Order: sequence, then C-alpha cells, then structure tokens
Amino acid sequence: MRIAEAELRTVALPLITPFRTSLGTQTVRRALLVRVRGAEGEEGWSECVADDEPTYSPEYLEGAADLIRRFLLPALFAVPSLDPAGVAPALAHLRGHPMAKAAVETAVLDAVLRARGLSLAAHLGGVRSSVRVGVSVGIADTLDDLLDTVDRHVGAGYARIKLKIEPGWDLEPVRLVRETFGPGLMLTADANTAYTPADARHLARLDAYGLTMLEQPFAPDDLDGHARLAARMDTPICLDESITSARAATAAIRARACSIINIKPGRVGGYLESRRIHDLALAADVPVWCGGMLETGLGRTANLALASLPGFTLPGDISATARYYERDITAPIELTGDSIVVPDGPGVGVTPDPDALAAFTTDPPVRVTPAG
Ligand code: NPQ
Ligand code: MG
Repeated sequence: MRIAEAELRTVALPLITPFRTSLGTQTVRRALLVRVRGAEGEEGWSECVADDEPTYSPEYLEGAADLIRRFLLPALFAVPSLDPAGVAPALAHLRGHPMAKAAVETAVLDAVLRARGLSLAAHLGGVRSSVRVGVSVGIADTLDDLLDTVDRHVGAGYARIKLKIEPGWDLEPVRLVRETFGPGLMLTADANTAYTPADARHLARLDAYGLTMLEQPFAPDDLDGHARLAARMDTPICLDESITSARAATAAIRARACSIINIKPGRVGGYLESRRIHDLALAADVPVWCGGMLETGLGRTANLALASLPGFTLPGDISATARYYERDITAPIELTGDSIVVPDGPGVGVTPDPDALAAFTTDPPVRVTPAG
C-alpha cells in the first residue's frame, strides 16, 4: 500500500476498579489510536500501548504521538509500495520507541490484511481457534479484598491468576491465595522490577507456594541477576520488561535468565517481531505467553491472534472486556469457559465503534498527511 493519510486520536476509558502495581495506580486508561488510509482506500486501525507516564517502559503516550506524527509517518509516506514486513526496516534508522513503531506497523498490517481478506491470526500462523486466558490481579488494600477479587475471577472461569507483588506485599498474599484456592489453581506472581538481587533469599521463599512462574523481579537490564536467582529457585523465572526484541530474547535464554517469556507486541516493536520471538523460543523449548497492557478491544483482539500461535502454551493476560471496562470502543470481548475465541475476520478482525469513539475521544483527532 501507499499511505495517503493517517489520523491520531486519544481516548480515555475509565477502569471499573483502580489497577495497582509496584509501578503505581491506574484509574483511567488513556490510549492512542492510529488509523491509516491507503491511496486505494484501504483502512487500518491500531492502538499504541504506551501509558500516560514512562514508568513501565521509557515510552509515554504524548511522546509516542509526537514521534508518530513527526518521524514515523513521514518515513512511511516516503515508501511508495509499503508491505507490512517493510515497516520496521523503513523505521530502523530511528532509535528505540518500539510501542510507537508497533502501532504504525499494526495499522498497516490491518489495512493490508483487510484488503486481502486475510485474518491477522492466519497471517501470523495461528493454529488455535480459541486461547486460554488468565487475569492479572492488582495489589489490594487488604488481604480480604484480595481473596474476594481472586474468588470472583476464579468463579468467572479464568485459567490462571497472576498476583502483582512488591516488597511488603508478597509472601503473605501468595501464601493466602494458595491456601484458600488449593493446589489446582494456576498461580503466578509479577513484581514489575520492584526487587534487587539483595532480595534473592526472600524471593526464594516463594518456592513454597507452587507458582507457575515469578515474573520480572529485577531491573530490565539485569540479566545476570535474574540468571543467579533462577539458579537458586525452583520457581521458573519469566521475563517481561527485559525482553525488548528477538535479540534480547536470545540473550536472555543464553544467559539462563529466564525459562519462560512474556511477549507483548508493543514492548518488542510489533506482531512480526513477536512472531520471531515466538519462533526462537519454541526452538529453544521456552514456553511463551501473551502479556497485557490494559488494551482496549482493538489491541486486545490483535493479542488474541498472536496467542493462537503454537508456542503460546500458557494462558495470556488477555482478560474479557468486563475485567477492566464498563464499555469498550469495540464490541465486548467475552470469556467462554477459561478461553476467548480468536476472531477470524479480515485484519485484526474488529474496528472501533463510531459512537464509542465519539464518547471516549478526549481531544480533536490529528490528521497527518504527506503534505504535513
Ligand atoms: C505486566 N500488565 O504484565 C503489565 C504491567 C502494567 C496486565 O499485568 C497502564 C498501562 C498501567 C499498562 C500497569 C498487566 C499498567 C500497564 C502495569 C501495564 O507487567
Ligand atoms: Mg509483567
């Protein structure tokens, strides 16, 4: 395709309940939506997962919007015959910003695949028509509140519960949830980098609770610290923030820093890089699963397509819409048993509902054209 114009808009979706992690508390999810239009009338949509503040990653929403408008789209306008696989090479001279790059690549993927009548799942090599999913449970005010929340999600059917942890909220909540729900519950913990290797002895006590994995205890660039922790714990170590590319995934596996990988398309620069990480992890016998960034239905649906690949053997952080939002910008995504059906429509398979967009858009959409 040749991109003729693009539109950037910000939507704000109130969360049903605040989401607290070791990084902070979120009450509203603001999301940057990208729409591209091709010279032949092709149309594609995507969502950038950069958050309001650069806490989970160095990227943030306003920065991503600025970068997309001033640098990424102009670089793509200059390509006369743009294939989805050509997006990353055309942007490779611009350093960093994987979430912004993923958003424009995904919009191009959606446009091109829709024009071809092919689903994103089929294009990526998906092999499952539905995927098992879990829920990520934030840090609670009290242990009673936590048990109520976990009980509700287990009752809803979720295949796995992930507890957000931080120093002062770790052994006790994990022990209590394990004791209350028994050994049959698939349980994991995610620290979002809140610990240092000096905490290794403390973290090793989590081995008593049969966790399927401990996610990202240390800083993103501390592969050595994670490798040393992995060597002394029975609980498998999973990396999230550390895995910023296929090359980073290879380095982490080689260093024995993790035995499981969380793949988030935004964090690694897109769905095509995500597939490369899936492929190399599968070859190395490292299970992968699809992470979540409190996406709207647009990003969440694209994640379902990715999670249908064969190496995604662990439940993803792809909860039903109702876990996070009263109303979404797409049709609600629903849980069936412990799974969600992978859409098979062309492209990502959903488009934003105009009424919902009108209701949630916070600022006038910005139109970007080759003329400037
Ligand atoms: C994780 N997500 O696996 C992330 C972290 C995370 C669902 O646990 C705003 C936007 C706030 C994205 C907080 C889940 C966020 C965010 C935490 C992502 O580590
Ligand atoms: Mg994580």
